[in-house]
Amino acid sequence: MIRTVLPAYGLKEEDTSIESFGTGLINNTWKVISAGKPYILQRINQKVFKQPQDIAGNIKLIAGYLSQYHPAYRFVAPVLSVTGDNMVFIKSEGFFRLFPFVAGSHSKDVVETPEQAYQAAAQFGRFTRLLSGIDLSGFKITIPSFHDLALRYEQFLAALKKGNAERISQSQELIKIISNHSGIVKVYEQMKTDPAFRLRVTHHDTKISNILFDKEDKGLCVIDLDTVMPGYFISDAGDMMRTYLSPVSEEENDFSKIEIRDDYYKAIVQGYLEEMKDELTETEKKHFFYAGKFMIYMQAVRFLADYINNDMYYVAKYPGHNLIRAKNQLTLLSRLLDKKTLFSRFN
Ligand code: GN1
Ligand code: MG
Repeated sequence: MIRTVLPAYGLKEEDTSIESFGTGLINNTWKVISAGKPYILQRINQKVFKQPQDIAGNIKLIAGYLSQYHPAYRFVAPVLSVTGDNMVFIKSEGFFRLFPFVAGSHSKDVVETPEQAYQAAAQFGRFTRLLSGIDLSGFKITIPSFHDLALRYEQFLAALKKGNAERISQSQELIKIISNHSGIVKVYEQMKTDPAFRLRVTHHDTKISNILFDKEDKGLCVIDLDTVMPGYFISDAGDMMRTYLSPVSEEENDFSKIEIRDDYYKAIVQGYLEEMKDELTETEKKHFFYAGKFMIYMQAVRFLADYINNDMYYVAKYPGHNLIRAKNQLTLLSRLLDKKTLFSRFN
């Protein structure tokens, strides 16, 4: 029972309501109201995050650095348990965290205007910029090789050798498209050896629901710090493109609705560079468009590999769900590629 977590935070059973919240694919999230105060409770998926304590350690590091060097930044630190820990373990339930609900803030599941995309991009850029002086060696890698496209591609090739034969034969068309675009992996491999690409503290999950907005719809701060660790800017810029450019998400199975909206691209570039223009090298700036290709392609590779591996990672709500998600992402990729010339004018 999820309620067994309450005493660890000193919350009274009889005065607390808990209901399911949000749409993430990995962790479970609940909205908790206790003694009239709202919170967000999360259970860490331990299949994905093998060492949940590492997340707690990274968050502590960031909280310490920000409070020292950027005390005005609104950082949503977890509520401490009665024993003073920022994460608790409950036997046969797992690891939990509790966050305060920031008063007057709201989050969004879907980006509705270019202005919101701009606000979000500025917030993710700001987060990385404010942490530019932090010592990266103190960070734990919460998911090893999370955005290592070379490894993701290898895992995909391994799935083609050992995966479900029937699913492989159904996926032939997509397998071909993925292999035709493997140049995207090559660029990434070169990038890893090029000192012009720097490691910084990046978020690695820049969907709009990971931004808190105020009442005027101005961005307040970033949330969901599970995958915050050293990474390349293309992860954050690219995942914004992946999730903000099209009016429909990776869940859409009517691919005619997948579209790249020019004004949203412009908004992402402007918001992110407003914060990061002096941080990024010229070479990195030239790879802004590549960021979108990189993240969309990697997500397609991950969805298809998972489909072939019998949906071990991403929950499939209907048969073929991960195949549809992969097809969706490859459609998005091809629509983005059509914009190469136009978008090269924006940054
Ligand atoms: C997962 O759980 P959620 O939705 O925050 C995944 C991301 C993917 C995303 C696709 C730890 O994120 O990398 O982009 O699904 N997170 C992890 O919807 O694998
Ligand atoms: Mg997440």
